[in-house]
Amino acid sequence: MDNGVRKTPYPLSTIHYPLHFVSCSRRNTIAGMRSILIACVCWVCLTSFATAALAAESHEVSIANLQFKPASISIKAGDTIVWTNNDDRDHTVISTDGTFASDTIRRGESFSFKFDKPGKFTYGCKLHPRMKGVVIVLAQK
Ligand SMILES: [Cu+2]
Repeated sequence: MDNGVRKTPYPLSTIHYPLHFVSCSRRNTIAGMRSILIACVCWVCLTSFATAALAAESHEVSIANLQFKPASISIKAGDTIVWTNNDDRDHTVISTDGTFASDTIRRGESFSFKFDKPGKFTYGCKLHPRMKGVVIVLAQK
């Protein structure tokens, strides 16, 4: 008698359920591995960002009495220097090779520059040619 319902030779539970179970558990394993991988990547990213953020420093150079103080400073790549004009006249901070150049820094104002690359950067004030300074940027370990 055919009433439109196809009969399978086996009960559905014996053949489909185990297959479904296998594919499901394999998918779970892959998903689990993927989430572990993502967690690892996140951890590496976060710790390296945190390390970089902790390692990067800011250094002050004061401009006073027509001098940069200190006139010579050593920093690490990634560090920033903040020049603050504590003098009673305008100054500028302009590197010899054009890596950085401030506008006029008025009394009480600051200019900052982040040094990403190692090197030796001599600089001066274009308003007072005798004012000279140097920044030595060491490679980040
Ligand atoms: Cu000056």
